[in-house]
Amino acid sequence: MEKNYKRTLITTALPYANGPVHIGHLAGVYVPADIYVRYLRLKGEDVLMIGGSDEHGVPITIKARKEGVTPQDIVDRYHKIIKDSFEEFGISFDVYSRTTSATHNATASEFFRRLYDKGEFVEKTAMQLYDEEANQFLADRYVTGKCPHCGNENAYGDQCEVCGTSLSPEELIDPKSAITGSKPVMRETKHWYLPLDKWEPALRKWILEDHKEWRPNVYGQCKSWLDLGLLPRAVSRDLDWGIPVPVEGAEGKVLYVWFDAPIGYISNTKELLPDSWQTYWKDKETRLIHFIGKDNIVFHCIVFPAMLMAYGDNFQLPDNVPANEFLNLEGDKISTSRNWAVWLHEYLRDFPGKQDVLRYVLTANAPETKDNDFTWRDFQTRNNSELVAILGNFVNRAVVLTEKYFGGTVPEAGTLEKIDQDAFNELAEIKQSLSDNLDHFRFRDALKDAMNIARLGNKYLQETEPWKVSKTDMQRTATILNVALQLCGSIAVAFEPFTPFASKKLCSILGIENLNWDMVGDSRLIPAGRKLGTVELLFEKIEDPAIEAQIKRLEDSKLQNKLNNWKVTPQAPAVDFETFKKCDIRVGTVLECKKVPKADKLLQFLIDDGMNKRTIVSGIAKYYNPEDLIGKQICFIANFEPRKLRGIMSEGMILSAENPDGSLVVIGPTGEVRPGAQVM
Ligand code: B3M
Ligand code: ZN
Repeated sequence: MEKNYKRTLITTALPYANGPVHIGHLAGVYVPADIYVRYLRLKGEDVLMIGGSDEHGVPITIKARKEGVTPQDIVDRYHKIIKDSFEEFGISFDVYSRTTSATHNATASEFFRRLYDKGEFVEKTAMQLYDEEANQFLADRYVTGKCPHCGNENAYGDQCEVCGTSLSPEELIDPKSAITGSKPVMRETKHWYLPLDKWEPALRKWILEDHKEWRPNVYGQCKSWLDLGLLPRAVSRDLDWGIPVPVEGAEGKVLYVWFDAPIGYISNTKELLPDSWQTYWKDKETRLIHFIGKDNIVFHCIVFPAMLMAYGDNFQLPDNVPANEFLNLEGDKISTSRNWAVWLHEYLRDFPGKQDVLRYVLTANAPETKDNDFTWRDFQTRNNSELVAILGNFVNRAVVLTEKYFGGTVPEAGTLEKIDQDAFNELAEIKQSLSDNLDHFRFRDALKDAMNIARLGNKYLQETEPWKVSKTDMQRTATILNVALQLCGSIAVAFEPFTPFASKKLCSILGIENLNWDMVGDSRLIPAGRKLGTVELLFEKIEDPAIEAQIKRLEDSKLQNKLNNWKVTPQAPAVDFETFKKCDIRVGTVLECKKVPKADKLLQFLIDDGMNKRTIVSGIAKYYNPEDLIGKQICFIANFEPRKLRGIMSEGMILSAENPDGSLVVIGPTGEVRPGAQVM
């Protein structure tokens, strides 16, 4: 059901301030939200974009403990890094605040207190995991253990990241404290629960009947939650970091981070508009839209709406929740702990001034309907063969030709021919599709539409050939370039939501000010006689070395992870001496060693084995220069069944040990031994 509205309140998930933000955040939430907000602003609509850092919760206290600093130190550090990254990428928040603000503290406390006073909570005493060494209850991520659903050994107390199931700490098999590593005990504690079951019928109607237009992934997830049946959810925790539970007898208890965080949207609106914030939350003609990633769907579609209904007082429920799926990186899940990510602050260091390129690639590849993959090669290709070769090329040709034939002044258009009219008609069609896609949160398709304007421009120049026409007919040349410049004008405005920095450059070349959406498709946007600004390239080619450096960095972090996680293989079952002796291990001296042609892994050895000499082929070519091994003594299994490798009969197996990085080291005696001597 699409509603008539007067204003729109856009919220973006509040990132945890326990680390910097990466491309997954940008692609999943902030770029799409920013595109949408910029589009509404161009249409002259009343819209606010609300953001901020989520500064409570266990991930933050765990990080602080690890570093030996306070949680406040952690959130101060990352709030700044995150806020700066967003600013540099042009994410145009009207407010970006934090959940440690005084306004938020007061707002969240009042919210809880009102629900408490209205009798909306159920108070329950239950047994929970307690760490006796650290003297504290183990909430959420303070516990790890085996997932009861998929067997993952490292599931968290609130969620298993392997199978995605949300968990409670008590469900974990063999739970372990993340603080001390000790085995927790059960202790009694009191908490407040929000009875979601009470709101289930209302939620069912509101989502399943009234919001069939939501994205299938969002609707589907809500439906399966609702079909499983909702249970009361604890909204308090035994922790010392967070907003204190504002009632008597709640010492040492704070609001659960997922209770206070969404209220952050309200607090931050209040901070921005202390006097009129209520209009954006409680007026029926306000549309509330949450931009989030798929792991936050249940909180935004079920828990927060239940909180708002319980609060009452006309709080409006979200009108849409265009959640994205996940973005992977080079085929692997993005992960902070494995440093498998492209961090925004590092991207800016490595590609200064190229914010638009990343915004473009992340939108072209947005995980709107399914998980998607970011690869550096695709990034390079999209830059070089789309932004540079299609968009930049068209704009550059139009502007440079105007410079060449008309001294940089926009020429007057004469009578439009069919081909000119066709171009404007096609532009109108593109605009319609572009607007429709933007209206329905289909940003990938919208970007394709915008790009089609540049494609149209290139085709138009290719067909009208002003560089040829100029030899005989300057008047016609004037018309052609006028049309081309009008197309550039549409591009400048249509791309503003997607690539605001390039759009700004282009607007300054074309002299466009006070942008609005009506300018897209306008055939008289740029008046004849206007002097164009200095020609500037909008995009530049990205060369291989820059991309290779990024790929190398990722390979390094993969290796580093292997090293960090390397564990000794558990010992094999016992064998008796007779069994051991079946393996005839000998010492030999390397007489010859050379590479096996066309096999980059293999070395061919001739070994003095004290018998008749033998040939052995071994897969260690990557780790040795053949010459370096000549004269060395090695150990080999002499009675290993002979087999042919690349046409060479290999009679035995050379022993080597494997390092965590996969490299192999040949094993030999530490002193001189007679070739053929047995090893035991
Ligand atoms: N901080 C989880 C996340 O960053 C959480 C979102 C809060 S939105 C109110 O994915
Ligand atoms: Zn699992």
